[in-house]
Amino acid sequence: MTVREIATRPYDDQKPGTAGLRKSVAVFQQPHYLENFLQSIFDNMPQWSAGTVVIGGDGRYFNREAIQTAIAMAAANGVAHVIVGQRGHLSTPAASHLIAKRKADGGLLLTASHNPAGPDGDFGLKFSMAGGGQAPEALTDKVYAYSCEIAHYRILEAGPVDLDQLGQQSFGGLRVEVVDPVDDYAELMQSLFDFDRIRAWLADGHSVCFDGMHAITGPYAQRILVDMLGARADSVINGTPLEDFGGGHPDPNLIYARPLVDLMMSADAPDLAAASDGDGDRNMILGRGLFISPGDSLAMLAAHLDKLPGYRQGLAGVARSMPTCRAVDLVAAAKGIEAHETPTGWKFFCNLLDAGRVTICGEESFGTSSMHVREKDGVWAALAWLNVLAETGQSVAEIAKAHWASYGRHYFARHDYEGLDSDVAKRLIAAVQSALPELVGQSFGGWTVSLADSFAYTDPIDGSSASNQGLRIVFGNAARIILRLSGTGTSGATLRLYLERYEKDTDKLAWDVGEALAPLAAIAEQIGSIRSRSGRDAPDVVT
Ligand code: VG1
Ligand code: CO
Repeated sequence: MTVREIATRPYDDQKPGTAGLRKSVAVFQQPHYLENFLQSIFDNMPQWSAGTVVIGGDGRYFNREAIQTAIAMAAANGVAHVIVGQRGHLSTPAASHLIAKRKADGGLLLTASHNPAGPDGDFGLKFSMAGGGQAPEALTDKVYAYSCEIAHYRILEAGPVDLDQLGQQSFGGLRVEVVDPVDDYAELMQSLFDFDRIRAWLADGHSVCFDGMHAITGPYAQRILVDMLGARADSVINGTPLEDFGGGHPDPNLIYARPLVDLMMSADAPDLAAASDGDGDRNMILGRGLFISPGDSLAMLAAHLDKLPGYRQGLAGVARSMPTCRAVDLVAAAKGIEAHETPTGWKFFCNLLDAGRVTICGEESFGTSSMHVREKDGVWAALAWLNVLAETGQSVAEIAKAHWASYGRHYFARHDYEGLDSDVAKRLIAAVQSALPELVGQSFGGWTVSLADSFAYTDPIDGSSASNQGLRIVFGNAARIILRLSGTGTSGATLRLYLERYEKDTDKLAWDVGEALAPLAAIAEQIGSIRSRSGRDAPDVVT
């Protein structure tokens, strides 16, 4: 087996976004494209030399080939030990856990998350640090700069690794260890939650439905819910991971998980339903007849978490991304603990988690997780809800109503305008940004602007800062309008408009979300002229 040094030419578009590098499969299949990016990572991660790297992906089209390439390049770049999920599968939270548990020096996660898969779909790659958190921006910027200059990459010329065979193989000087993707993760979940109580609750006639959306979480849900907790065999739907995710869009929200939503609005609804995304880090939670918005789910879990075994010592603090509704802040205030507001993207939570400052964190984009890993975690959120239901004996609706009665309710929605021309989107943001200074003090429909700025963040642990993280127009505690551009798309630009309205009077807690937010949407239009500037009559997706 020989290590070959291959001459290559740089691509100029390998800049990672909110969570890794995402491109269409066709882009990744260009000659040396994947190799260039991988070599740029290896050369900026000297700690991987002679170290251990965890590798796995969400099973989408091109996953197996990409993993073979990653292993062959790890061997050529002096990595001593690679831990890889069987069949190349690892959910993002399971990979994060393995990195921490096995004290690996980092990881390569082959995924484009919730983006559609297949030959015409997307592919992606995120890389993680020791501890299991995604690479910080300063490092991804270095990797990008390197990729713009790259001239060679190194690869071991050898036959493929057998990804199906569990156990150790040697590959040149590299030790390759193929592990069951679910084992360690299932053990971790068992250490956090009261499996006996959940099992008894299910045996008592309660039911759950988990939608794997034909992506990575099916085997995790099958093992934990059905095999370990005794849920009915039909509790996991779309549970077989497919290379094209069954042709669907594995994004667990009201639009793309519509069949699950319809089930929960029907007479056959189980007590709890949950869905996850392509790589298993997102979650959607539904009760019978009721959708729990991600911001509410974060707040409600924060309120109840200390009843669950892994969290009985209480919460150190909470964190949410800036556009996420402020419901969890009220729980933190009631508990007298810290509440942090970070930019969009899970990597911004990692320092807070490492420092023990926060126990639970979440994003409005269907992301929730805790200090148990350094990624968001879809299956964890479903199990946390199950445990809360089993522990309190209440239904999802009872938990939600009691929560709103004591804290008030944050109505929230996100409007996405997809596939905009990048220049059009940038001009729109620039125009709104330049109007911000005059907004403060102005009133719109009874709400007065208390703050209007471009969100900037300084990390309280390492002092690093991030600016231009979204425009926010804040109406005291009553409402917020936020605008930002997506950093995960693979074509054109996506404008995200986030609307939040807070009500605490008892007769205002059961409104229709769309109706509650309609006046704010009108104000956003008045301030931002989104329709005329984007040339669109309405958003493409409302979640
Ligand atoms: C989106 C979400 C963000 C999330 C990111 C990665 O980013 O808004 O909250 O962390 O996706 O999620 P953006 O820049 O497109 O708004 V995942 O599940 O795709 O890794
Ligand atoms: Co994801």
